[in-house]
Amino acid sequence: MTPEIRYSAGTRYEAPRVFPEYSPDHEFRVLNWEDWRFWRDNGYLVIRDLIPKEQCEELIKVTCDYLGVERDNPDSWYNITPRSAEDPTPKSIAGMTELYHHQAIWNNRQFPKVYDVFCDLWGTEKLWVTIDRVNMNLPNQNGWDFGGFLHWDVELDQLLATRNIQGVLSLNDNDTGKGGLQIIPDLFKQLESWLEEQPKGRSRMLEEKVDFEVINVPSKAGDLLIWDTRMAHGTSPNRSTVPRFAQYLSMCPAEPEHTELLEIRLESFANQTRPEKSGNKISGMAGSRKESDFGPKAELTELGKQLLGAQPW
Ligand SMILES: O=C(O)CCC(=O)C(=O)O
Repeated sequence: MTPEIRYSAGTRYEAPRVFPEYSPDHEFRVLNWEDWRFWRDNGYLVIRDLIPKEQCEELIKVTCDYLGVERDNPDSWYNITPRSAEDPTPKSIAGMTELYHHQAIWNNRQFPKVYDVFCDLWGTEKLWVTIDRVNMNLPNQNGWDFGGFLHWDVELDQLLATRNIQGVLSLNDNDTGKGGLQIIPDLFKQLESWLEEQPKGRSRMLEEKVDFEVINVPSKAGDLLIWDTRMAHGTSPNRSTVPRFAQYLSMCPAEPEHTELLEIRLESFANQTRPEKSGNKISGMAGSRKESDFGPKAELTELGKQLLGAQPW
């Protein structure tokens, strides 16, 4: 029996792909040789100052409007119940916020410098952007208690063969302890031997303590943090008094020949919904807050249309 294809953020993380090989004299668009080497050796990279601060501020405002909260009023933040099977709301305890298609989100996806970074990373110009959500990770106070999590997005038996890039754009400054991305680079470096010691079929959630340092990567508004999908990663608890705001954002080689996936992407954009197979009850826009009631469809540039798949490369 052929295993069911999993889609994540409107792409296939497990698609067979290769990372390019470069030499020190390679002409990059945005990155440089040191960045490239750091990325290859450590499995993550912070690309500084990629998106203008105004675009970040705009998306923070939109996220707060969507959730019906005031950015600077903590009393308004905790009225949203975290999502659960019994009580679906637009937001989870980890801050995952089901907003995918607002113009402010697409403005970051179709920002040319972001595209240039991913051209460097993949060594091809024919890319698709992930259709992913935003995050407002609340400070642990007023009874809100998020402990953070670590996981992989692909099953462990596929991990070593996977070549994929995940990314998060920081919308506000995020120092250690403020609920940003956490990763385990030393485990990434020793993944093969660590996996050999794991029981068959173990979960891709990393709930136990490991003998490797967990790093909370500090970033500023406008920085893009990327990590290799083979990296254990997750959202850290927010022990500050300020919410962490972020947009999940990455790109991968386009696969228009995968017609089911292309359809999912185009429908998701047309209907302003989360990218999903029809009838998939597990995912889908949570709660009653529909994006189509929240704002008009985004306007895409020529690049944006290609990154969605609406226009061929
Ligand atoms: O919030 C973060 O930065 C991490 C998100 C995460 O774990 C994921 O995108 O799979």
